Amino acid sequence: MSEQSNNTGFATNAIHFAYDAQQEQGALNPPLHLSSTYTFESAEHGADLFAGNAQGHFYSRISNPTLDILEKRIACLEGAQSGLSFASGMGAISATMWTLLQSGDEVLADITLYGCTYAFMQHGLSKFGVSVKFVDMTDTDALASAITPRTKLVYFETPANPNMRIVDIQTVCSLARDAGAISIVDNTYATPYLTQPIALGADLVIHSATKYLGGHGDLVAGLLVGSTDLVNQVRVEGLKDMTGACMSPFTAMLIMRGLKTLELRMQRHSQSAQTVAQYLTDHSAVKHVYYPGLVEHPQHELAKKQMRLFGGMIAFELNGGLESGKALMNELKMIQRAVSLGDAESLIQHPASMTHAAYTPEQRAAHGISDTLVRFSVGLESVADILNDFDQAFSACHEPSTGSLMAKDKAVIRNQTLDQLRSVRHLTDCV
Ligand code: 4LM
Repeated sequence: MSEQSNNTGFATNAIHFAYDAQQEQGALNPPLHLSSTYTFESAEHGADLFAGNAQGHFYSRISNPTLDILEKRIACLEGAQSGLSFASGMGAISATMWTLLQSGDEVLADITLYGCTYAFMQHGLSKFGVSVKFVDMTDTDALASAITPRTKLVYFETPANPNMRIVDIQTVCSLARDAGAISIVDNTYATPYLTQPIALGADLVIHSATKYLGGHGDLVAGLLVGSTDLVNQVRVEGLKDMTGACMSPFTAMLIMRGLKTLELRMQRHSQSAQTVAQYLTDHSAVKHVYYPGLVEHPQHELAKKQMRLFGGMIAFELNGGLESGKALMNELKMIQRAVSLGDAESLIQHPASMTHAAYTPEQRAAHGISDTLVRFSVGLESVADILNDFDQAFSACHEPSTGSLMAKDKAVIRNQTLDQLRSVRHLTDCV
């Protein structure tokens, strides 16, 4: 499909955009261009490429024909002008920040960020004379009064990792714009299928493509989208000269394969997560469940406004606190204990001692990250098997079962009792 025809649906663009098989000898999938360097027609042509007076590839740290397709495709899915690929999500974050900031600038960041993003902001940027203020961006009045003329960037995740706080993209980006600051949204948890921050006013959107975009736990990668001006600036400064954190064409091929099923996977992740969140909510051993699809979530209405579905990530706390959380994790059989998220396999981890260990206990308390929180990335397995695994783990921890599976969200599990679900396998596959 040519680049002009992007008034087609999300899934169609995720599969076809920016690639024409007829230009590549009919090859259904884009070829892998493994060349590190590119030849010039003449000495003058090479000089023109380097000077930016001619278009074309000259070295794969800066651009590559395979990466080019992925970059155009993610830009299309996010509704942005341009895209750029990186060796990791942290590569995307650091290259972008180093390009846009200089000594004396100030960054306003939300209080809840992925642990390494927080470490980069808190410890990394200060080494270069950039100050970072952490503000609760769910409180837009607090944000409005924190913005100063020195504020260069406003940065947040929504849903936030790990506690599922939802930030109002439209309001926060408009406050940033009015103050002359650039807004950056980390859209890793939502993916462009659920939320498109550019349409809501964001200047730049960042992804850890390691997660849902790749979708199979077999790569590490980052992506950035935004205006052609900003993205090009990051390409020629942050990527080319400062970090060199470029993506491999093999990785781009795997992400493009993942994107083909992104819509289907996000639908299934979201559907199963709603069922699991309801199951956990009704379990007597569970103290609190954080999932934006639950009406009890404090920002459920906002989530409904800016998310197509509520995604595959859940956080919860048990009545017995941290020790109960660890005991539960250790009893799970199918669900895997691992960091990362967005894979086919259900993954469970403890943020305070794992992904968010870069925060001190005091910082976690101040940033709304409870030490008793358990994070669950709902996989693509049959949902009844996910519930069964929790059931047997709770029983092994001597937590009484509430028999709650039967009474859970009837709309979601279609009035099936767990026994019925167990006996009608093909039905569980579409729950
Ligand atoms: C994790 N996360 O949470 P790379 N932005 C967000 C993230 O969750 C992550 C990154 C950026 C986890 C990794 C172990 C919202 C990562 C950084 O890991 O550098 O691709 O992305 O489990």
